[in-house]
Amino acid sequence: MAKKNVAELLVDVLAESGVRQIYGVSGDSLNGITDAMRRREQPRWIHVRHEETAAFAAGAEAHLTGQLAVCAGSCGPGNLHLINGLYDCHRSRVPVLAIAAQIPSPEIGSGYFQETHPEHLFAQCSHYCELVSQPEQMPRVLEIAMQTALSRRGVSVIALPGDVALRDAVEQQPRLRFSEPKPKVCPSDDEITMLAQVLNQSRKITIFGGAGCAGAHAELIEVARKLNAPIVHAMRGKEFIEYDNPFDVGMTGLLGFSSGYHAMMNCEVLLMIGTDFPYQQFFPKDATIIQIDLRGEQLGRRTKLDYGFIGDTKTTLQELLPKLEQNKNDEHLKASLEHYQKARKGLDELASGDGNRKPIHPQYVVRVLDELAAKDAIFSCDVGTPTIWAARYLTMNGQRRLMGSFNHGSMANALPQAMGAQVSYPGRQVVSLSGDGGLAMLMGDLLSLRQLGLPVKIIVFKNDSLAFVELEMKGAGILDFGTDLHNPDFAKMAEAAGLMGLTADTPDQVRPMLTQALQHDGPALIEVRVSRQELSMPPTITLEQMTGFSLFMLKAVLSGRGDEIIDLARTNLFR
Ligand SMILES: Cc1cc2nc3c(=O)[nH]c(=O)nc-3n(C[C@H](O)[C@H](O)[C@H](O)COP(=O)(O)OP(=O)(O)OC[C@H]3O[C@@H](n4cnc5c(N)ncnc54)[C@H](O)[C@@H]3O)c2cc1C
Ligand SMILES: Cc1ncc(C[n+]2csc(CCOP(=O)(O)OP(=O)(O)O)c2C)c(N)n1
Ligand SMILES: [Mg+2]
Repeated sequence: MAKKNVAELLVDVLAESGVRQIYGVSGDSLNGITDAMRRREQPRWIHVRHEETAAFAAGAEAHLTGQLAVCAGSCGPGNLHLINGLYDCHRSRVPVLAIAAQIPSPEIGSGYFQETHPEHLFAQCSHYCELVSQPEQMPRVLEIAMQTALSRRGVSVIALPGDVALRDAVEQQPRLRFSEPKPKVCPSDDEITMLAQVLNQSRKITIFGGAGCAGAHAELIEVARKLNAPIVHAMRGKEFIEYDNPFDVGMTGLLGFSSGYHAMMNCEVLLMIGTDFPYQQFFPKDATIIQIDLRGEQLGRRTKLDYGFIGDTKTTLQELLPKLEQNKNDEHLKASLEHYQKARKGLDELASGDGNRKPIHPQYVVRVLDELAAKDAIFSCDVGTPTIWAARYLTMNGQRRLMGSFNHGSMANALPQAMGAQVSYPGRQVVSLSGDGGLAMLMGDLLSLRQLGLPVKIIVFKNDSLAFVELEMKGAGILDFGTDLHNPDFAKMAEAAGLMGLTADTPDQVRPMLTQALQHDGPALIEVRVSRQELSMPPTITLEQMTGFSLFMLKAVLSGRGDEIIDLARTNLFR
């Protein structure tokens, strides 16, 4: 049998480990790899129009499946385009391997055409980033990269010069054949006993959970029941915590609910589980704070801490449960739930549409989408106001999934993430909640939907502005500047690109058009002309408070009405 070249060996190793596709844009330094892929069914080459899309799409696949996903870019500018998407993957802790093709190896260091140094460029957004300079390094370096991405959860990069990819491989087979280890991580017996003691002594406990609670829903609810504790969630925990949860009091943070905020601020003991919620001002100052996280380096990162435990949520809570006594006092829970019901009711009332009266409230669009979407729909939302509407109006149920660029906070994430979701789950309904600014930023990949046969549904919130930034400017007492968007007719553009294109101008068009789009068996774009000023100047915040700070620095929650910011520093509990 003919000897494999390095690229063929690389593709074989990926295939044998179960990688189903590689997202990317081809280029001559990648020829070895794409040529090796051409001759096999798996992994498939998912040809996108911008490498940033490739990285976001791979990140979405990794998030949804929990498995390693792969993207690739050609040398220099090709792989440089991956970088923002890779930052997002890395900060979301999803396992992604990036193949950064490199210029011919004899030219490295000469300032050659398209020369960059991926080992330096990607160092900050990866756990592992190495140059393969000779065939003997393969497949070991590739396998270390894959293993690192999986076990540390994040990005690995291998830089592979085009000429090395085409050389004869020395090894012919993968070296690693074990399945991914799934260890249980648990605090020691003494620590579990101590944790139980602290919790058993308090009557006013709030749980604050995040994405690290995935897969531990039952245990989380049981702990809340024993402790009579309301559960607040951080944004990335929404899809894993909010559903079937009688203890749910919503999210905290600027986009959160005042009920989530107050449940945290008014507890005696705050039990943080699997969250890295970044905003310090939303943590209580006087409460005893306990944190459980899989990673020791996360402990105490965001707030002062009294007790820190290293463990995975499921195992830790399983060990803890038999040691917990039933809290007989339910005042804190009841008050928090009541507050939440009020806050929720207020939000629901706002998500209304009034016949043919313009403008359309974006809340209404998402409420109707929530009603119409499939039980196992996958949603992605752009950074900007779509993140607010998704956080507040999409209902999770344990099957639905929600993605955004929540930790990295990059615009234009929703469409590429939706593409990765649809590639990974061809049979599921995938909906992108796109800003008009966000969509335009990576709009080239609208063209990929038809080319790749991806029936993604895109809802464009057309407010003709960078509305979230406008809100921040208003909040900071600055006049709007540089936020206008002179938009095209997105629906017509979509049609020109082979998508179904629809426009909703008035509230009464929203439901029929969403229905039509969701039922369409190909890709569809619905442009919804929503009000620009849905969010406006916060009345209670003074200029002095705001100057030099973004909204995120404030101890404030956007009111449900979206027409003010509730300054929590000044308002009373349970008003
Ligand atoms: C415009 C905008 C506005 C936003 N506003 C808000 C807001 O108002 N409120 C809000 O909550 N968020 C908001 N976000 C999102 C916010 O920036 C963070 O992304 C989010 O709060 C983090 O959620 P998390 O803690 O669930 O997830 P992560 O940050 O991913 O943290 C997960 C934690 O769980 C740990 N972990 C992982 N697996 C396990 C396991 N098995 N067992 C135990 N621990 C584990 C990890 O080590 C990590 O520490 C906003 C984002 C944007 C873009
Ligand atoms: C790549 C990138 N550039 C700029 C920003 C700053 N930013 C945050 S939200 C936003 C506006 C998003 O506008 P749009 O997509 O139209 O959504 P809207 O808020 O108008 O609904 C901007 C510019 C960012 N987060 N990411
Ligand atoms: Mg906009």
